[in-house]
Amino acid sequence: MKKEISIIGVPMDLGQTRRGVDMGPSAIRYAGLSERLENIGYTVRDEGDIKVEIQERAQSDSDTNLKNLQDVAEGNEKLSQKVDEVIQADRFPLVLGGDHSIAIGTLAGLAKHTENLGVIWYDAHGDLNTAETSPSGNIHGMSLAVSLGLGHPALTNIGGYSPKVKPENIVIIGARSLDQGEKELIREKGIKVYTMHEIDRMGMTKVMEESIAYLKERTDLVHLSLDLDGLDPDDAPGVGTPVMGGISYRESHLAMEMLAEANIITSAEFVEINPILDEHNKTAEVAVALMGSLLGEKLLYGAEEHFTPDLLA
Ligand code: 6HN
Ligand code: MN
Ligand code: MN
Ligand code: MN
Repeated sequence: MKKEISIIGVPMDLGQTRRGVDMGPSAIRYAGLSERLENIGYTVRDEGDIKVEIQERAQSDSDTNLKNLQDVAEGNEKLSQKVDEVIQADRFPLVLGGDHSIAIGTLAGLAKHTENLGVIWYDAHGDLNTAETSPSGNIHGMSLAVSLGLGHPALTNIGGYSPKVKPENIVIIGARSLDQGEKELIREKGIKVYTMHEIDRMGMTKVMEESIAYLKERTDLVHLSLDLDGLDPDDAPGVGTPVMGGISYRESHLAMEMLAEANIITSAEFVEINPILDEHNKTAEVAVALMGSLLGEKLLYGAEEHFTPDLLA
């Protein structure tokens, strides 16, 4: 793991219609992110926030059903440049959302650096809609499809190239709300998906073992795109599109710890935290705790000393 982390805030709420998700980056910072990462031993550099248009000023194009298309595209173009810059400087990009449309920009910045970018999409949803299949016109439900090269050119061409990711380099974990068109796309492209059914049946340990082995075999960089609605709404209530029956807090920690042990994650984003819908900043605190585990924080000893009982003496 790189020892220097760049935090990039993206106050984006234009990929959906509920207010408040633009405050996600502040809520996460307020939950103690920098200090937590410094305590693990990282040098943390907060890059501040990407400039994104506010919802009051955003304009919808009349020739498309995609909401706020132009402003979503502009924000993501800026984000892709920042992520690209951070990777070039050999730092670890940690992107704070904002709604999940920002994955378009993050992946555009990352995929410039490899032919085989792996993506773990930890989410209740597939975010695999196109303009044709979307029930809402909300771009946050399209970001993975866009990254596969499917969707409006104003989005697929961000960063100046397309596609960003290959279907066989994606693993979706936690899915339990997929639209008909998304299911068809998953089948057509052969995308690997662990729905809640597989998580219940196999257990998170096996799900993560398989996911890690799968990605190790075929990808070089691996990005974690974690939508807090992947977790159960009991554990992460501050999200705009909650779906009951989700991944638990403990299962999520286990998943993050296994990723840390495998040492495969080279960038991450945590999205969809909405402080207006939250309970006393709980969801932001959950996000920060999961970031800690992902980046190597241990409950007891450090990584090397983990099973060294004589330290107890
Ligand atoms: N998210 N599938 C629904 C839609 O409108 O396309 C919900 C998308 C939710 C997106 O949570 O990032
Ligand atoms: Mn999502
Ligand atoms: Mn979601
Ligand atoms: Mn519960």
